Amino acid sequence: MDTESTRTGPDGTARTGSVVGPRLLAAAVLLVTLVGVGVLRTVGAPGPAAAAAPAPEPADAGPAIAAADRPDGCVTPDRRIQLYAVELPKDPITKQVRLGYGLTPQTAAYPGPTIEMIEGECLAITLHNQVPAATLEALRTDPNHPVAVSLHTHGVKYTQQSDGTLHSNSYVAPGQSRTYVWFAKPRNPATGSQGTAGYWWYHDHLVGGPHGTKGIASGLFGALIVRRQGDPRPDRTYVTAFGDRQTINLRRSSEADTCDEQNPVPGPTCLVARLGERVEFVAIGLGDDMHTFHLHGHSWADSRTGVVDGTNRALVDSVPVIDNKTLGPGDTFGVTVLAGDSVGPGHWMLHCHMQFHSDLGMSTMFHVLNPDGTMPPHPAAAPTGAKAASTGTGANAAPAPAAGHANHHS
Ligand SMILES: [Cu+2]
Repeated sequence: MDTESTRTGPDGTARTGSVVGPRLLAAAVLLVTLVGVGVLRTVGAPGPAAAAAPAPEPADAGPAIAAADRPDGCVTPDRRIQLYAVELPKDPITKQVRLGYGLTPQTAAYPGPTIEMIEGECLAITLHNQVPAATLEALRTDPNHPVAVSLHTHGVKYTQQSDGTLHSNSYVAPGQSRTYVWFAKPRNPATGSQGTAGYWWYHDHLVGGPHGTKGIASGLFGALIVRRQGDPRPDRTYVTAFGDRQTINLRRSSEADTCDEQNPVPGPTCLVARLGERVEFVAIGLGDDMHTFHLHGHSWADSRTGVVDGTNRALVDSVPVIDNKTLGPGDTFGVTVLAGDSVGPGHWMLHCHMQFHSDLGMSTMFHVLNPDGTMPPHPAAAPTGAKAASTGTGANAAPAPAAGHANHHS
């Protein structure tokens, strides 16, 4: 378990490492988690230099928020963050437009930054639309639809002013800004409130049409994690958004895993951890298809956090342990595993188990490093039937007419 109070990711953005006490809770929630941040230092290869983290704004910064714009229970925002919507380089394969949210314009990405809240917290997010108007116009399906982006979230509480929808006029034109207020309503058994702790996502609801279909498909989405005080904290968090065209985070397998074997830098296309680290995955269902989240060599409790701690034997025994979970459009859940637990370091497949999806590229790798941070080698290749046939020394050396790929090199 990480004992640092904060860490600095490759882009210089600090994240919380652990909740170390109630007095530090306020400080802890001032930070935002980025996808898989944290530098995995390999032997002899230091991680990327940490840039200075942007200073969080004091809670009283920024304009006051009108009472009508705040959900019940949110008196004053406990924290304010800036979020930028920008246009990114086109997808190198499909040439599709790519948009992203970022805590700075320079760090915008898809998925956007993982935003972490603690139950009871009220968060003000000011969205700055820096996407060129011409790009948004080209994505419209209706010439009367506004040229705008928005921020809509799941799970937490917000008023109509923060819905991020067309009919509520809660969207942002190019060059403009708007502040959205989210409240992570806490659980309160006395009143029957279930609270809002869980794994959620946020996304655009305006680009292209009134459901933000083009915005989501272009990359305007990210994870929101609401924790309950006392929840086990992960060492690393990764977002895996399963989308259309059999993509994970809008990329197919060859682009979905760009881990450098010598110096893996954690990120949306490099799912990596050291042996024994507690790793949290947020699964998001994008688009129109059903998927499943399947991870080789690892399993988790099918509970709110993916972990069942404590000694409540009846509870522990009643929660199923699974390694594959169905993900429909708009669904989100969290999975927490101990990297390489009982199985060791290695390259573990993470893929959709709808077979035609995985065959078409909906697959990536979870790399579990050796304890010293080095990447384990891939096991030696076993001789294949094709190679054995191609040696030409055996009784079966002459390929049969229907021998498939054994013939292709001739
Ligand atoms: Cu799938």
